[in-house]
Amino acid sequence: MAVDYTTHDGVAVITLNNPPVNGLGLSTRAGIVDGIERAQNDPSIKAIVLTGAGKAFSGGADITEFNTPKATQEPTLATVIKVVESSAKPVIAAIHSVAMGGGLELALGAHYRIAAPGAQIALPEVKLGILPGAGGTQRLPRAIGLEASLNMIVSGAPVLSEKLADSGLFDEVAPGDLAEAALAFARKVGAKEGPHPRVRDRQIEHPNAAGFIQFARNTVSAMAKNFPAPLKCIDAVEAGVQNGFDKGLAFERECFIALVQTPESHALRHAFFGERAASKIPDVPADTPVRDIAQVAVIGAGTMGGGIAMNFINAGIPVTLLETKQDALDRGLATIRKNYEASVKKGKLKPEALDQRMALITPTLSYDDLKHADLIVEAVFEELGVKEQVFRRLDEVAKPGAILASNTSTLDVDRIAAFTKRPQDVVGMHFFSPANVMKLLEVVRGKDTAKDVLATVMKLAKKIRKTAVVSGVCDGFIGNRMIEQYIRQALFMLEEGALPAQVDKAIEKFGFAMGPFRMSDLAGNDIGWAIRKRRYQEHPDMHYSKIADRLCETGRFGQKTGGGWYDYKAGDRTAYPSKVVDEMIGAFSKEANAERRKISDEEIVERLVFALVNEGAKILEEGIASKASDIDMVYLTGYGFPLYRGGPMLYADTVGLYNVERAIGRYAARPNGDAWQLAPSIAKLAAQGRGFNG
Ligand code: 3H9
Repeated sequence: MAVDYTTHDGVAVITLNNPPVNGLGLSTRAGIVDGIERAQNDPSIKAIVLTGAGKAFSGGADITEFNTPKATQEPTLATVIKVVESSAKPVIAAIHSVAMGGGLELALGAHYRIAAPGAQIALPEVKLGILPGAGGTQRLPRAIGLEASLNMIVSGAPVLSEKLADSGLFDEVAPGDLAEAALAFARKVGAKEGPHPRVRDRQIEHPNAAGFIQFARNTVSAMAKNFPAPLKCIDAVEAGVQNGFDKGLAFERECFIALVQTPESHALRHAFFGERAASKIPDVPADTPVRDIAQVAVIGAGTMGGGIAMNFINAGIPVTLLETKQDALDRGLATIRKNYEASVKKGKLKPEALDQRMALITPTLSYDDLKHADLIVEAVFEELGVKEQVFRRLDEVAKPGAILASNTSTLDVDRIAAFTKRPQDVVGMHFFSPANVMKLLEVVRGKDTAKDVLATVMKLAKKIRKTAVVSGVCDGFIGNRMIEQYIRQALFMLEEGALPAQVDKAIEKFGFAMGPFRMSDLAGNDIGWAIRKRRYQEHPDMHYSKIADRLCETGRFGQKTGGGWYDYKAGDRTAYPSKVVDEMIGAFSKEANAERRKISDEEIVERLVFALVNEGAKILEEGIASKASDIDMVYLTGYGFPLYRGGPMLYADTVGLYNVERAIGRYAARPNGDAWQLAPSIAKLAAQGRGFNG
């Protein structure tokens, strides 16, 4: 039973009891209606309290029901709210912890609302690509006014209940025992004559509603590119302002039904669940005990090490920062301080917090100072010999049970673990640059990594606000292994007739934050060069276009050398197409006997994205990633894949794997086609009419 019903001396208490967050799924909705009816039919009951068990009043509609018959099966949330609102006996919503989405809409249907301080109040539907679909766009403006409500609806951001104490939303914000306060309040209003107040009957007062709505629309349309929901939120609020509650409600419903079926909403919901699913590892149970991480050490105070250290400091965890030379240590500390100063300047950090954060760092040149650390993250030069020295030393100094993590982006974590006598304590923690900003953390699981080490790192990742995704050991792990195939296709296309600016523009139009050539110029073309040189030795059979090597031979490493695939002017990061490079590409094609042809934008997007998809499928086949949504989370949070497309694997499902397979077949039959070895799982799933996500 998803709802409990109890009585307390003339007051009925209906308690939503649908863990984890009292989502308003079908059985919960039905339970509320039953409870209200039971209370109506009991003459001893004078008032009804509606509340939630556990860690929420309610997190809103059950998102897992969307686009299933249950979502529209009666009683729908609209019906439930109608039943609550038309109850002859007063209904009091007693809100604590979380009242979001449909949960807040349900509370807005009650006659009175009483809240505990610290509750998160929000209409976050817009973050799922929809709008509040059970009256939120109509009742919230009537409860707290047009401006405050529109801000909440369009941003989806939570506001603490105490901040809304005088907003008109709550009749009381009650510190202390909420249940007691709610019962006392219920007895008071239960003694009053009806009818009891309804939010829908309030007026929206605003001196210039039309002007404010237009202002909001202008602001939002600039920001909401590619996402239809934010503007629809404004339309729905406007409909209520102009045409009254009932017409506004009908319009809101229409918009909700349309939005819930959009690919954008599907993608955002995929990301919501994908993020949570990523933290679950199939063979590591949720109750696996975790190790206590009270002190962290970071080895290397360069850009990466400094950024990594900041993550822990920001979460209040003290960090010992180790370098080999004093000047490198000083430089590292100065950079961290500069980063915090920039945050203070932008108003993102309180000035007094700067010194508090810096005080959490203990700089050192001695490995002996690492002996108390519970976790040590190594961020030294990316070379196995260097890692070997570090890990052998760590094995000597680290206390038993300390977790030893490597920030390697390409090296074999199992070989690194073998430098120690405790491979079970070794794990990869691959941060992305800038490490204090980027959300993604690839957690690399070695063959011996202990389960409690993984569980600890995943929990810690949540604390430092990273999206952690587990990867098995392979060259490049999930993200870089896939990007290599993407870059490979980009280079082949230069050889076959495209130019860097055309490739970048096409994929940026698809929605990527940055095309492969601008990205490469930013990261440094020499990095890819070094990796290719290694590949030529390790995989002499693997076919690469040598065009990027040619560029590197001229010293055009990218922005840092004033030129790469593009030209750059001093102090200006704008990428200007380069005549020299374009001519070099033409000459290269000639030399390689490649016939240059016009390559369409559609082909560019297909070859780049399907190269990711094909490699992603192989990564799944090999068990390097345990589910398709993990790969999508890597690409959404670390590689600038457009959020509204939900990641490469969801995008492939949207296109249809049958179509992906056919496209790959076409490209495989063309020049440079040997790079396309179709992943068997694509053909298998396509034949079954299925996708990566079911
Ligand atoms: C809506 O209401 C539409 C209406 O306007 C109209 C309808 C007609 N449904 O985040 P956590 C699960 S749209 C289903 O780790 P926290 C979540 O997947 C809804 N499941 O915990 C996870 O499951 P698991 C508008 C949900 O304490 C578990 O709960 N509401 C829902 O860090 C714990 O989640 C929202 O958008 C749901 N609505 O944060 C609120 N919510 O354990 C979305 C959560 O199996 N939710 N789950 O991985 C949140 O923002 C956070 O979950 C919340 C708790 C703040 C509630």
